[in-house]
Amino acid sequence: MTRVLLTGFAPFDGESTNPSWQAVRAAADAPPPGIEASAVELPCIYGASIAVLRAAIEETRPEIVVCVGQAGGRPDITVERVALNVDDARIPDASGAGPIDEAIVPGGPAAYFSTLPIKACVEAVRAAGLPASVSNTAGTFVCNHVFYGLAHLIATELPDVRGGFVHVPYTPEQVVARAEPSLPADAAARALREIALTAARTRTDIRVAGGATH
Ligand code: PCA
Repeated sequence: MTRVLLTGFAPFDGESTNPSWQAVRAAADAPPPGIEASAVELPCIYGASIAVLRAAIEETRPEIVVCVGQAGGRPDITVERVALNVDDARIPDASGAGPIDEAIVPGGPAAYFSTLPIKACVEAVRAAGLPASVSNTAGTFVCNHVFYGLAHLIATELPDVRGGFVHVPYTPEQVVARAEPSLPADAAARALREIALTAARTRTDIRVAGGATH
């Protein structure tokens, strides 16, 4: 069995649901064979989100951590490549904080790469019939913050853990009154199961194109 910790986020930006938490909970309730999954909801708050993540890692001792967030407006499941050492809030977080150009870890590396096999994960989600791609930015809000916090924890304290970040689109329920792309939460949950399985099985990523020109 491979122990996998999945995290989602609480709703933010006026939404009443967050598809990341819906998908994570569903994926962890029915994990794929060989995977022992835990699900934890993180607050959409700078600082506190990393503290809750750290406590969840200490409690569940995962081998793989997949943090998940909502990326409203994106049309597909995006497996993030890189976490940046910067907080730059477009909107306040759930505590009202809105840092501008602040380092997440002062003196830390400018960026960390995901230690998940991102290309293999994208291929696995596509093979399951769901849209997916590599993303080269997780933004500069709380999702990137958690991704960087996770990557820093792995780099400095948890060398045996592998981890990364996945963004999921809005659900259809969230976009009934606006023209935005969406994906049902149960489809996002299926994608997360594929990603957990692929991460458990794949130590060395596959070499296929997944870049972008902008
Ligand atoms: N998405 C936000 C933060 C929480 C979430 O689900 C983000 O992309 O930063």
